Amino acid sequence: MKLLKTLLPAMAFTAAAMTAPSTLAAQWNMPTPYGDANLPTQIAYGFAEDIKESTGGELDIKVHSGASLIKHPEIPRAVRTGQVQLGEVFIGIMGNTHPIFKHDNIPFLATDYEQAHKLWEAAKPEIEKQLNKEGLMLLYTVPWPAQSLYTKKPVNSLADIAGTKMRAYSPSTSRLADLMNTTPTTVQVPDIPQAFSTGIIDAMITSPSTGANGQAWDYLSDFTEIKAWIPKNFVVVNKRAFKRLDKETQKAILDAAAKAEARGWDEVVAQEAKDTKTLADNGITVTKPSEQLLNELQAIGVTMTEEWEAENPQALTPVLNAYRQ
Ligand code: PCA
Repeated sequence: MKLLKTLLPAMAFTAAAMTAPSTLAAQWNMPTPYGDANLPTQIAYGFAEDIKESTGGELDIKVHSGASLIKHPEIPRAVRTGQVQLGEVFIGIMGNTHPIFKHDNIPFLATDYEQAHKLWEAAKPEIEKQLNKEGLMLLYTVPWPAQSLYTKKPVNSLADIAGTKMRAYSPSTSRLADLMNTTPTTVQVPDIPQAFSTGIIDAMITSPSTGANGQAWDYLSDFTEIKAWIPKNFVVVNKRAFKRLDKETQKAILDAAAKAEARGWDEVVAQEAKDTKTLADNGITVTKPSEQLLNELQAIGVTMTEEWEAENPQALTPVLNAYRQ
């Protein structure tokens, strides 16, 4: 017992020293939520590769894709607590942390890449402020292709899907499902095929990429291009871990981040076209929305923008004003 008492503090000390990030030849862990077929994951690999190269191997970032190391909803906390040094997150899932994160999932606020980029520039200062409070620093963002409607039958108006079960992937998309008179059900990407085939969900709104990667043609028939919003992932780093690095390594990270961000906005356009074609090639009916459906959804977008702004006008009204300027 006496031996244990003297040994334990020493062991605890050694364990702490072992996990403290070193400034030399460090290996960092980077969990990401989505699988390797996704553009954000490909960009994460390129980002890690660039840093390894420009630091001559001094900083080796290991990308753990597909939520293999940390479950998606746990990634922000894992980076905040220093369990991992950096990680990728779908911005919208942080909607309950602070309403600024909901800028990412508001229907019909920004529907093309130019608008989405402008909205991002408008939201970024408040995003960085909130991340800073959590001990996090923003490195880069990657947009998803525009989000459209997947169903098991043609949809010409909201009445056609009223009462069905709609997949949700964030607080905002749950609210959207309510306003569409559907029932929101949270389902993670890998579980989508089974959720459709077992009747847990009847419909979803996501990118052509997520439909194509999940072989949506096996369990649904229609893709209506409502292009309602363009959400993003971001990559955040633990601020203390970053500050411990020497200036040169910090610069290597920031340079690689700027390159990753530019690549995302550039490549998403072709990715959207390619994945939409894959859906059509595999027999899914790809259509433009009817005027009625679009009008109904746009009205919901107005409601959601108003509700969102009312959550915290002090923080959000300046963001909306900057975006609409
Ligand atoms: N795919 C992810 C996030 C947005 C997207 O296009 C998903 O469906 O969860």
